Amino acid sequence: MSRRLLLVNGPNLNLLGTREPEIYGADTLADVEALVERTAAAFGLEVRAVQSNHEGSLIDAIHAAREDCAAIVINPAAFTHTSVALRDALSGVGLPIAEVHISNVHAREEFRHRSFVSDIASCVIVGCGVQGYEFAVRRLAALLSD
Ligand code: CA2
Repeated sequence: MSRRLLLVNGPNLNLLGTREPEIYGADTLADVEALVERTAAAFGLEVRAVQSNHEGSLIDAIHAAREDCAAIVINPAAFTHTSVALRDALSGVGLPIAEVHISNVHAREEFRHRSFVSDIASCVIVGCGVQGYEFAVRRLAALLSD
């Protein structure tokens, strides 16, 4: 079985650490990717990291994971609340999914309360800051070792 995780970050997360630190903190996307790689390495897992502002690119990366990844950590960002296409891609590859949101989406606007991903995810981590990505990797590593 593959020992690789796909890390997917959706639209605007390339701006992490540059704006809105009161909501998303000071860490950059590079910091998040390094955190995920470090955590995964402790469990003998590799990481392929993808960030895109384009729905189709995210879907292509998710489809490709079927070939050589064991699980997916995803922060779909705004597509969480809008994209049936992204949901269908995630559901179609059939891999365990950890959905991560840096902010507590339930304490924010109503439109952020609905997720098209949560009910097909193995776990959902919200409001833990970027540490949520670390929790996601730990949870998937545990699932993969069962
Ligand atoms: O809390 C999260 O992780 C979100 O997925 C972030 C999305 C938002 O649409 C979701 O409702 C919750 C937004 C990501 C935008 O990231 C930025 C980071 C810095 C500056 C501007 C945007």
